[in-house]
Amino acid sequence: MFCYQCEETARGTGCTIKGVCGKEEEIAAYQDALVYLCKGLSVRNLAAMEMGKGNPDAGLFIADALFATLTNVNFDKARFTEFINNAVTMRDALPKSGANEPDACTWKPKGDADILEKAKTVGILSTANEDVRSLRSTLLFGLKGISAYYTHAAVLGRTDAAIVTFLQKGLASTIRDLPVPDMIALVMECGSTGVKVLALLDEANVAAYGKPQITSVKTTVGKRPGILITGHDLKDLEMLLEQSKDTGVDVYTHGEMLPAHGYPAFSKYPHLVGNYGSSWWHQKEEFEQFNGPVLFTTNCLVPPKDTYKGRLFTTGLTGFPGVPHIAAGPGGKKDFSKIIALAKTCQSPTALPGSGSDIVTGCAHDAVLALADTVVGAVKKGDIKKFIVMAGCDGRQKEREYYTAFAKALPKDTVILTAGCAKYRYNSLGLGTIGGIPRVLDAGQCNDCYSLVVIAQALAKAFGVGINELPVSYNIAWYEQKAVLVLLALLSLGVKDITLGPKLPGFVSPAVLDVLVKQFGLKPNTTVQADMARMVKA
Ligand code: FSO
Ligand code: SF4
Repeated sequence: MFCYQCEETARGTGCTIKGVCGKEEEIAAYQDALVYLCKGLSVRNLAAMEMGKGNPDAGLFIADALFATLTNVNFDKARFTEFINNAVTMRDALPKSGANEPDACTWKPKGDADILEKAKTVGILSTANEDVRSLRSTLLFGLKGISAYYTHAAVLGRTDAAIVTFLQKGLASTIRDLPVPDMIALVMECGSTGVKVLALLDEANVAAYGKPQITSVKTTVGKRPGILITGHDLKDLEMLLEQSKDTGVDVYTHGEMLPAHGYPAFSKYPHLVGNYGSSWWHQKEEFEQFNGPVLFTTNCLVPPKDTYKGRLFTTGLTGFPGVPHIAAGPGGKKDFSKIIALAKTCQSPTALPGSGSDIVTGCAHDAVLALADTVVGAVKKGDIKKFIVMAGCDGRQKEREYYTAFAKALPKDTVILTAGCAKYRYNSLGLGTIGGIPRVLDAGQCNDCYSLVVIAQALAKAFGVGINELPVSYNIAWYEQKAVLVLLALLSLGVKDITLGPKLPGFVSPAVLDVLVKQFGLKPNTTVQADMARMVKA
């Protein structure tokens, strides 16, 4: 196997025996085969679309398939087998794209051994040239990010044919020999399509659940049994809350589900009692202590310990062998009655050490822009000297302590703008407020980085300057492919001088890094002191 799609990749270069994330070689092979088939399906469908004979369902199918291959989403061979079979069926129902079709358009897997053998020749290392491999990988991982966000929007009934057409165009391009400038242009188009998909999801969330409001979330535990819901899918939360009301069971959010408390449609449920635990990589300890069932709606799923595996459920694109999966029925409805029944037999959650203080969330664009006059006034008076965008992901490596130390060392006249699970490194530090404005403004999940862009654009307008002239610095933490897309989206908007850490991506070759440094001023993070001097005090 060879996988280098996430920040925790082995030695910073690639997982070759087993994933640091727990992905086994066999699953890596199934994922590589599925991505390959999606490339062939894209080639055929794009050609068919030109003749008016395309399959309009192929785009969402590919988005779902790619989402399943993201880091920490799905470890279940049975689910990948189903995806592979469906990809072949969908591809073969389309007319041929021409006389000399690429192998991805014609290969038919003949079972397990064939898939494992094929994966050796169609994965990342099948591109020999290091820079071409780097550009194709950057594009592929950005496309995986698009897929994840598109799937979330589609669950809420929002789709956009142009986004999934680009998804297929991008995938198809990775099996063509293209000049380097064309590949760079596709990477940038991936970023601008990323902005579109983030906006689509933002609209979908607000239309379905209302505008997030700045909200304090409890982290204490109650006496009733609880269900813990983690991941990013708000529709799953909606169905769970509706089905569990008046059952004597409480619902707690975990990880990236925390911002749900800011939406009026969720805060109205009295049995949505608080947030339990922190970011994804603490789950082994936290799920054990929770005592009740845990529902995984999306990444980041860590291979579970036996002590709580019997209380784990997956839904959506997540999966793990031996863990019950709750699939959607007609109209997308899901039946969570098994989870609720199990919860009733469980003890209430154990309070986690250090928990108990409220966490503020819901600082999305509408809520922050409602305070625009106060914010602009505080900047003009010099009460706020700098905004630091510290959005992105958390991860388990010790080096991420940098982000807590950086937040603690920030001068008191700075405000952190955040989104994604990176916030757990500093959202309980009690950094206080400036004139009533929280010093940690949590816009929400990683997809809500879009909110930060809207806020930055509104500030630029208010001050009559360009986005790079604002008193805003970017100190972004990445982990998986949604964060790759968010980075490309920021670059496509012309944001310069982003600091990226805790490590630069293993898939960025020296020559591609050179482009990122020269054109965009991208930098790796270094030490708190040096980065503070550069980002805040400069
Ligand atoms: Fe985190 Fe995981 Fe939201 Fe990611 S839970 S790391 S960018 O999947 O999705 O921020
Ligand atoms: Fe390794 Fe990350 Fe790939 Fe998992 S997702 S196999 S940790 S590079």
